[in-house]
Amino acid sequence: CYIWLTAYLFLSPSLFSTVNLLDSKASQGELGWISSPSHGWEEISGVDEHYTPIRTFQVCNVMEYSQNNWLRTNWIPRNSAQKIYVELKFTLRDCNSIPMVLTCKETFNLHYLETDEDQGSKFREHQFSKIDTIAADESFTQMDLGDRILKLNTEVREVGPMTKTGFYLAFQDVGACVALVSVRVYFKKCPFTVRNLAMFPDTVPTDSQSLVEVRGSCVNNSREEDPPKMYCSTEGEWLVPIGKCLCNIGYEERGVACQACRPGFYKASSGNVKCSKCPPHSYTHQEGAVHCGCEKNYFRAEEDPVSMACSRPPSAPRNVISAINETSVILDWTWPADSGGRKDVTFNVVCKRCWPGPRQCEPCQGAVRFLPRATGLTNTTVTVVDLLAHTNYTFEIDAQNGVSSLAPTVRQYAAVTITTNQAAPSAVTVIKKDRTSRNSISLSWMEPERPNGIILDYEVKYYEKQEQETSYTILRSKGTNVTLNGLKPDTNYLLQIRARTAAGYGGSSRKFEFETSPDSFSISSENSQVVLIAVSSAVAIILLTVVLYIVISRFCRYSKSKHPDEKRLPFGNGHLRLPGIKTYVDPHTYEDPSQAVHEFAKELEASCIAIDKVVGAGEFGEVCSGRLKLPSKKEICVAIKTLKAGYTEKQRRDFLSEASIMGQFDHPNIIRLEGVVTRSKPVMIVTEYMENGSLDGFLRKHDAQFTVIQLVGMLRGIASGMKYLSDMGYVHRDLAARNILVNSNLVCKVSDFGLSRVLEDDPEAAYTTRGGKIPIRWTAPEAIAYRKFTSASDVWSYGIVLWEVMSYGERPYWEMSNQDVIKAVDEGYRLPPPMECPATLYQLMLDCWQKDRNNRPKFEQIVSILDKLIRNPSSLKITASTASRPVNLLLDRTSTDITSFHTMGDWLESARTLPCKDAFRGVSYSSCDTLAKTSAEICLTEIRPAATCPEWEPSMGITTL
Ligand code: ACK
Repeated sequence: CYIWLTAYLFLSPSLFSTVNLLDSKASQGELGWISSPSHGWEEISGVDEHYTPIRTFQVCNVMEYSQNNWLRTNWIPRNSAQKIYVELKFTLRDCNSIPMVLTCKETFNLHYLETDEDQGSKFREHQFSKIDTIAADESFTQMDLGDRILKLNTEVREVGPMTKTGFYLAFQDVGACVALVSVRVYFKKCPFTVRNLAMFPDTVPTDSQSLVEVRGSCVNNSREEDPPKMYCSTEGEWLVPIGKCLCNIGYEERGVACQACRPGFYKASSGNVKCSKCPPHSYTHQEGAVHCGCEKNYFRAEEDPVSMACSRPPSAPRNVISAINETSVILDWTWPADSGGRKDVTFNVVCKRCWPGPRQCEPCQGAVRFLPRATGLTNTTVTVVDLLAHTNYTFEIDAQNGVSSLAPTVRQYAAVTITTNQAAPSAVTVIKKDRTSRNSISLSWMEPERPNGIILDYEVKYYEKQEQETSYTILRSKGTNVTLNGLKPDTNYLLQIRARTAAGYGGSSRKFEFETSPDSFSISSENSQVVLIAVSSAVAIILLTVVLYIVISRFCRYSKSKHPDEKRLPFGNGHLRLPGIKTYVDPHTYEDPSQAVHEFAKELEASCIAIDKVVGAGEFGEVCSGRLKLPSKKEICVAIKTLKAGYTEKQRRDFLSEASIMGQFDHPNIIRLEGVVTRSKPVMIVTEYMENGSLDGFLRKHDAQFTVIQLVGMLRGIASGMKYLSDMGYVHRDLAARNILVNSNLVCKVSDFGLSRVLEDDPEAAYTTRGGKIPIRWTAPEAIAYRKFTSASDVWSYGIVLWEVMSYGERPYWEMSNQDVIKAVDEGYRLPPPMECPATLYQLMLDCWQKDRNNRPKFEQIVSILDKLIRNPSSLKITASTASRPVNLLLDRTSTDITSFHTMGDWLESARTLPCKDAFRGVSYSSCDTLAKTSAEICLTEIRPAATCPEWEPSMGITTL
């Protein structure tokens, strides 16, 4: 009892969301209610079970005939309530325990009267309306009195909608022995709350079924990210929080408020992240900092993020080494000892030309080149070329980083001084071919750009290109031209030239290619003819192959379309079909759709059909009920869908496509096609007649009138029909209770097939941002987002149908807008369990609504689960009660576990202890599947109780299935 009480205190939201309008126990003095006649109800002082003084009323005129004693409360102002609750605590004497009574009742009546003002002591009983007769669950006897046992009854009744300013309650006794211990009158409200940093005010629900939409306002120091919204239910519970507020910069979420960052912490972005500690070498002494300032001598570059430590310029590079090569030098150094706390260190090299003696330097002239460059070096090396020979240079290398420009300018650099050597000449760059013959070539070239001294001679090196420098010839020339003789005709040669001075050879020129003249250059006319013939034959062969390929592929396609069996798509709606399993054929794959109709639907004579009355309206015309009498067959009741006059060819095609689809199915839970009338007008589709019409309307009409087993039986039928469709490779796309038909035996059948009209026709279908039309509330998120319709998305819709059935045709997500539904589902919220819904069924719904479609159950598994539930009805007794679920009724799947069965194994374990245990004893899980399936098939598809199933009793309504 203690545990129960504790759980109730923590979990029940309604405990904190009721407002008392009257509480008789709270009154210290006389209540002063009116008693009529005055010797009827009597006000008495007493104590409650905790010995707290209370005022009670009692009456016990059981020794007299014809009692009619009224007790009227004082006037109770209604406040803003529309629906009020009356909680009565009372004791009642067992009539059998009173000896020699003349008149004794064990009930009394509760009445009310609405008025706009207090009528004082004026009391007329005929003005009152009866709320209910109140009976005791427990009555006490003389013996209980002796034992001092108080058998207190508690009853609660709802009254509403209330419209006037206030009301009276009245208690009518007609001869009972009753004591009214307490009367509490209250209404429910959604209490002030803060959710997602938005404040929602106290809200009184309306009396009607619809929810009250309430906009939240952001708490101090926060801003709207997405408009915050919640819905207040009639039960005073907040539902579906959507949208949120985010703490401003400098503020973080603490509890349900946005509070300033403490000194030493900062927050630079709005959002619900915590304030961060100031990064190294930075600080803040104020609260609510959006960034931290840098310590002395530390800086932050403009592009540095505020989360980065403050840094300082690097120290100088170290250990500079030079390697001189004639008039070039390679400088190398090591990284600075302190990079200043940054990685973006670069180096700049300054070149100075110096003279001996007192140090005189000036910046190097423009001719000096740095490889790769002089500034912004990221590596610790640079090559300096084109220096003057026999000259002194000083190179200063300084290190910089991203904050060097912010720091006071104290240059940190390392220097090195060098003297260059004599330089060799630079390379020959311009070579010109003067003359070529079969065996020789004459060349000339220009002197190198920088000879660096007197050119003694040129070295000319050449070789046959194909010999790859394995053998070459070298010639020396004093001048800038040469003729190479003794070459092979029609041959390619490569050649390089370099100059020589007293300092040695200069760099080689790049490789220069030339070709000697051939012996002759003509193709004989005989050869050219052979070439011509070869080319034309090749072209002819290619052309012939192409033509043959086109002809053969056309022929194959044509012959395929000639054989009906071959017309089936190898993949039905994206599913790999197994050979031997009948697959659904998309009528669109027929060039002529009327051919599809006649292949799958029987043509009926209009004279065989008698129309009785119109039962509804479809997209294409009226839906009628009637009779079909085929020669030598019994007359049967049928539904007739007609195509209205003035239809277009496309409408006729779409209308008949439903028959082409339906005609392919043959299953007890799929609406059966009797035939079509296409040869006379009106064009008709004739199906079996379903006496109870659409499931949604049927359930609404019979609210709370079925046993859970009956509902599960209906759901099992729908799942079985859907399993058949998914096995056929057909994706329904519009599975909803409105598209399920119910016959007189409560057998449910899937209906509403079609192609384009599947969604065009459905009034629930709405246009999505991608332009398609989709019944949002029933459709899986991936199908809404990117039109990924699969049997798994049908399973999602099945979960919604499951919810519709268990809530007797309630509209999924009530009056929420489609956009809000998409957003809420995307944020992980799911519909709450319908009232009195078995926990196992709610768990099944949640499984069908798994975000990842691969985690949803297959229809085959759903059928098997439902079969097991039917075989073991006691497992349906545990309800997913609203008292034990979180305040947020649209549940986040990840944070919720409402059932006691986590796995089918758990479930079967419990099944073994329940009434069906004999059937399960010694059975492994897998064979139990088979067992359940077999017996459920016997019991359900044949619609009779199974003799082998002891727990199926007619009282459970199974016979009506
Ligand atoms: O809910 P209802 O009475 O059942 O209203 C709709 C209406 O036609 C438009 O679809 C009813 N209806 C459709 N097909 C059948 C059928 N095979 N048997 C009985 N009623 C049908 C449906």
